[in-house]
Amino acid sequence: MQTNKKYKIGIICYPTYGGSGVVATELGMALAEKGHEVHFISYNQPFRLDVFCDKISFHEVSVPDYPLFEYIPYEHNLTAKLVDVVLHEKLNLLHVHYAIPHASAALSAKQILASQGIHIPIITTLHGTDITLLGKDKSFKSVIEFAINNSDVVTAVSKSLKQETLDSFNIKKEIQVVPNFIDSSLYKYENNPNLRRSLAKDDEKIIIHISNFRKVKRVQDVLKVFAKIKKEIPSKLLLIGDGPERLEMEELCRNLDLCDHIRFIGKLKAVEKILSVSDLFLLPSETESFGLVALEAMASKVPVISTNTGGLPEVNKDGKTGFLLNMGDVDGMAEKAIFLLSNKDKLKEFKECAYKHAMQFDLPNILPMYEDIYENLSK
Ligand code: GMT
Repeated sequence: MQTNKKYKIGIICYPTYGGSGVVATELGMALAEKGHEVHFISYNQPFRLDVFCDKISFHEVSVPDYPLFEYIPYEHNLTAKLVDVVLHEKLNLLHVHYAIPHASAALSAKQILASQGIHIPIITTLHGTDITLLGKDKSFKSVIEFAINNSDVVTAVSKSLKQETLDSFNIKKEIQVVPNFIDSSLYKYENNPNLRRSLAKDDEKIIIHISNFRKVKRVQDVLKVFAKIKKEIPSKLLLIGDGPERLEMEELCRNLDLCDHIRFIGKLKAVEKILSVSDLFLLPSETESFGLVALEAMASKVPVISTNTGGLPEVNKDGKTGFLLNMGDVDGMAEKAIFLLSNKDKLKEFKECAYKHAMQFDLPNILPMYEDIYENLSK
């Protein structure tokens, strides 16, 4: 049940190329569009925050360079910045994305503010690697557990992530599932023959992968699957993003003798345009709490071949919007890819189905879930 009440919301997120920052930024921009006042707080301007309006502000957290510090105490500067922004901008709530260090810093800020008689509710959204990777590191366990149990509301981006959080920690707080979303109005780039021609020949299919090139993404499987597809179907592979595995992947590309068929494009802000001319998306990750890029591909009518881990089955529907296979099943992924790419009618059917399913995650369906949370907290 929503009212028209407008809030002053602090959004704390990572500004870098990654799903949690993208979701936080797009959520903030959508809230501003609806008339809420949104204050982004981070160490850099969030990657996708290129729309400024009178309802959006950005507060940079800077850490002084002091010779005594061997390790930069970012969490303390973030806490102090949160206290400052809440006090001076008169925020109603803080919505933090990612447990470490954002939720724990927000809880410290909450305590400091409470000592001054100010109550600020904290909403913590768990995105995945904070639980599935960091959470497995015992040295963080008590902090993550405390942050979750003491937030006013905790959300997770998939049922799978909720379950994994409950399995990995001693959780006393209820966790609400609020799935990630896309803004369907951005996915209108159809029929862009010039762009398509600049990337592949007319008879070639375009296969695409987007990630931050971390180990968990298994980009090597993308290349190995493509090597098998290439033997059967004229095609090009586009790799979007950058990260720690890129050099190794460039080497693998040379070893597989695929350099003329693979393009490392690097980081792109707006992925919708390049997705709109693509035929198939590969996401062979070891795990994905949700797989926002898969949803972005589907919103662009691109079927997805992914692993069946984490929250991916909640996004990609096996045999309908793409295919789900076991981690490392390069042969199986290549077989399904060749099946789709060589069957015009099937490919068309999967494209339409991917788009239709993605629209269930359209912004107008998901944004009210967050607004309801804000509403209930301010009662
Ligand atoms: O995928 C990454 O490595 C980045 C990571 C992040 O924290 O930004 O993405 C996580 O959050 C996204 C947004 O909720 C999810 O769509 C991704 O599936 C999730 N990544 C993993 O679980 C590996």
